[in-house]
Amino acid sequence: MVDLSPLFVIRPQSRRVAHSPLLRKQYHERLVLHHLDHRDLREEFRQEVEQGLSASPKRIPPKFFYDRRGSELFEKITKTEEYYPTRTEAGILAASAREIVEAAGTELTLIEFGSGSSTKTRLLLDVLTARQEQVEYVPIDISPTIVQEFGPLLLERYGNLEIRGLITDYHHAIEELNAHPRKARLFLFLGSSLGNFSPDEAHHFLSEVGAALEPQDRLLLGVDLIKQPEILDRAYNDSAGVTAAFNLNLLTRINRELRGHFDLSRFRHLAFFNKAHSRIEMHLESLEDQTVRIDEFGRSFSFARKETVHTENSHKYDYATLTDLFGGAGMTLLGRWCDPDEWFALNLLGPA
Ligand code: AVI
Repeated sequence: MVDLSPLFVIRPQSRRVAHSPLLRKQYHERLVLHHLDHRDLREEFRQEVEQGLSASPKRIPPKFFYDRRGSELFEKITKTEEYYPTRTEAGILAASAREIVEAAGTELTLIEFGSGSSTKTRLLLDVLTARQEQVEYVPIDISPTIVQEFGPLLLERYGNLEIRGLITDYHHAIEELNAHPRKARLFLFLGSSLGNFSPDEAHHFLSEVGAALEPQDRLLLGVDLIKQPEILDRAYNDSAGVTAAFNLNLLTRINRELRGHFDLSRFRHLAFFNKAHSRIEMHLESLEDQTVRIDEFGRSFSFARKETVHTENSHKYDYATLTDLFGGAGMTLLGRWCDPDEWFALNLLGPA
């Protein structure tokens, strides 16, 4: 019998996900969310927007893209013709999931940083659930919405799956998981989300995960590789304007949540490859000299024509940089799977 005792202590503020009566009857024991409430997300948004718009150059971190509308728009981006990373990574998984899972070990618990819509995770779950009597899946997300939405679909698909979501940030999730080590774990960090970290943040994150890995644990890390700048530029400037809407939605969010007065028609989406830093940069560029009031702060912010708010970096890697990054974080590369064009790489890492 496989031990399905929780990976971590259920804190008093943990609560079960509410579903329709039918789903509750069927699923409530198999889908549990642990809310590790330690921060006030609204206050964080407030503080970081005020600091970021007061700084020079202006900036707002990309983690704030993902309100409900932002998450929907991101899903749409992944389906545009130009945005290749999602479908390329899914293609690698479709071709090699079995081999990857076999290389990762036996009797695995699956732990995913950033649960997304779990589309790619399903390719791994197909293999794991066919091979193990029971599978435990631990999605980690700062928002419960995606897990609540997609969790029931996963449970319906896999009768031997248990989902124990951790609603918190990566740092606190690692702390929590560290406190309760147990059987072999396969950590997933897919979608090249590592690329949205600065090089220092990437080093810090991988070092934290590296330190948490027991000898039999593994990390499967998806990274987007350097390629022709035109391909990169196109991926972040799709012809249907979905990425532009995603970027501009940040201003809509400020208007709604912080009582801002941004006129979206006076800003434009800007995305380009910065070769020196090997990253796509996304900005919101002011089309004219203007002043925008944000009631929540009781003040206004000035924007010169062509001044930008830097909203995202998406780093693209080469193998040499990855080797240094993994080594510096105390991890060893055990396997790598790529698409035929080597646009994207899935790296299987273990502790050094
Ligand atoms: C989530 N992340 C890996 C995406 C990326 O490609 O950096 C976010 C994104 N931004 C614009 N398009 C997609």
